[in-house]
Amino acid sequence: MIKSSSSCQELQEVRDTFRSYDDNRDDYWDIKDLRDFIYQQGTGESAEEIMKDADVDKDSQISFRELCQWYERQEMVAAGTD
Ligand SMILES: [Ca+2]
Ligand SMILES: [Ca+2]
Repeated sequence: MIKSSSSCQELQEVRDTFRSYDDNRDDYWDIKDLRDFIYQQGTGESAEEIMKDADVDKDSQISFRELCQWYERQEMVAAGTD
């Protein structure tokens, strides 16, 4: 049984996505990395808004763990609106 808090971290796909946008390979997304990701997603969302939403510890960078938590919230939203 996978705990919901760790399920995203088990996903190789999410890991690969995180790595592929992490330009300087420091295991954090800064606002520029996030902007590239959003651009590719084509959702039209603002990087600043998502940074505010996803950056739990307020260090102005998104760690893989923070991305996972944000991603899981998005999945829940998506599931609820289908
Ligand atoms: Ca980085
Ligand atoms: Ca952070």
